[in-house]
Amino acid sequence: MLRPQDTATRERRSLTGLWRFRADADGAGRDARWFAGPLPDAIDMPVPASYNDIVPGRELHDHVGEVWYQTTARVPRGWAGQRVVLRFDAATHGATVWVGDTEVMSHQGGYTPFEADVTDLVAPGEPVRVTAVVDNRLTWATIPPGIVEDTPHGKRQKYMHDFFNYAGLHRPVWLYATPRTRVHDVTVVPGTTGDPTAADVTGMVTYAVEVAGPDAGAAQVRVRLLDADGAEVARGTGADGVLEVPGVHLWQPGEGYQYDLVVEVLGADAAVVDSYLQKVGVRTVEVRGTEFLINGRPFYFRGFGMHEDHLTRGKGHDDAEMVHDFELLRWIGANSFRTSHYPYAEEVLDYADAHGVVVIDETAAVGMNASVAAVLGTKIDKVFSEDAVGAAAQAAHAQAIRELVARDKNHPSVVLWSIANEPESHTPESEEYFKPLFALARELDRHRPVGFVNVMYSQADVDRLAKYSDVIMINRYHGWYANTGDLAAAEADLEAELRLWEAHGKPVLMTEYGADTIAGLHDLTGALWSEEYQSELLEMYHRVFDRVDALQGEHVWNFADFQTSRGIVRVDGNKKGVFTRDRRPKAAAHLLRRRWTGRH
Ligand code: GCB
Repeated sequence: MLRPQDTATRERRSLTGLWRFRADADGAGRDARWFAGPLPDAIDMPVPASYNDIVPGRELHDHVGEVWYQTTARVPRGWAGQRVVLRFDAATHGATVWVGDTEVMSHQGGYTPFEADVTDLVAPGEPVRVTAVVDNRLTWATIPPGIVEDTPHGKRQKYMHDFFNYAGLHRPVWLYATPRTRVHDVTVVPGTTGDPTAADVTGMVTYAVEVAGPDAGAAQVRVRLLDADGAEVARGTGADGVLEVPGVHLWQPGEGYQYDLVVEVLGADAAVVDSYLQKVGVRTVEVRGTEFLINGRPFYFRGFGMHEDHLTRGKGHDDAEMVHDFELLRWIGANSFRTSHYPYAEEVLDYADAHGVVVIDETAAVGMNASVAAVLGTKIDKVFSEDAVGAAAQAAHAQAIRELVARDKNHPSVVLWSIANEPESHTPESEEYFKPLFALARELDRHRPVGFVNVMYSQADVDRLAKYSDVIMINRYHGWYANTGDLAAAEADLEAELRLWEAHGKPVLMTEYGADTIAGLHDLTGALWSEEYQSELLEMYHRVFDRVDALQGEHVWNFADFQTSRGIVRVDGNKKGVFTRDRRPKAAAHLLRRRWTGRH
């Protein structure tokens, strides 16, 4: 799905700011038609932001069910005759939207965009009322899954993943205008002829353009590829084709060089009807034996599993926080991260593209594991069954994969899809569930490797899903959840385990390792939760990593401390960050910086 843009033929208006807001714990608003007029008894709520921590107290923090958002926007006068679209970059986890009194769309899935053509419902120059009801409930039909319990004390949301169920309008909302006949979608697949490591490489950009609208049948497509200085390096006509770029400037880790693909729809008289600008980073990705190659060269992942998580705003996108997080990644010497455990804001991927940061892009399929759930305090009997994660979840999961690939397919920073984090993967039921989902991801994108992240409860000797993955991604907590406090035993077990995974003959990535650490707690006797223990544990992992050839990457868990649900194994959230939640470094940050940059 294309992002809204300002071009010669397109214009967008951001609806971010303060909206009117009201929680609706009893679900009364639909029957009472709260969309049909000014939202009654509303308070101010910033968009984008999670609503949970804006107002002090438990009520909104722990709210289960629907909440209402409303704003009024004026449609620019200049949009007369254009097609007008209303787009939400995300609504977590589901939403229904009205324009005026008319329901225009519903969407499930908290981290991907959705939009509706509202041309007939708006008048240029006139105000329009936009109302959204957003539902934070997680069930056995949602990704991620959860359980809503009706108790004598109210509804309670249980979930099996380890981050707080922040909800609301987390990303920008847009009204935008396009010509009626327009570019509907663009797909680019970059490649090179021959060896991408050669001195003079020819880039091959395969493109496909979809045109929609009343005159789509008669429309012509023209594409021009411009280098970063604006000079045209290739052009093509027709809805699809291949552009050759002799002496191509490759996109690479650490250098986010991008071309601009100017896509134009031409009318009968060859006049430009619509133009859209698609960034293109030319790079190749390949798994060969135990190596992960970017542009034909082995790439070693250094970085983190992260979260979209900040004080006050929760999962709300913010450019200042985003750029600061990227600057911290640069400071520490990270070259990559995983969008654990859901698709991040598109702004994040744009930034990664532009700065050469490598991304493992993950769906929101997390918490499909009874053993992990038990650690976090929820009991489930059988995860993969019709009473729990069954056909309904699988359909939602398939849709989540489709929407992720549709949104992120053109980002050069994305080099690997992760279709789930830590599902149970040793039972026949889990294999039956996942087999078609791997096939779907491959069918949707034949050019990127696909994998999932393995959990410690489904070790190499029993796991049934690694065979479907191009890359082995594992999260391991030797020295924390296993061999707690005993780093000597942990070191032996970790190495033994990695040797088993190495036998698969695929690249192995350690996608999580770490220890909870209270910033400022110091101890010289190996005390858990101390800054010293976190550093010692990471050093132990690094010794092992440097002995195992198939190991192609290290992503520490986590970049920063983050909020979770209440529980006796969490102290104001998960403290495995190497930065605190307000982004101050723990001792481990300096250790990682030394390892990853060689700086002392
Ligand atoms: C994991 C999960 C992650 C948790 C982490 C932990 O394996 O993938 O979501 O936060 O462990 O700290 O327990």
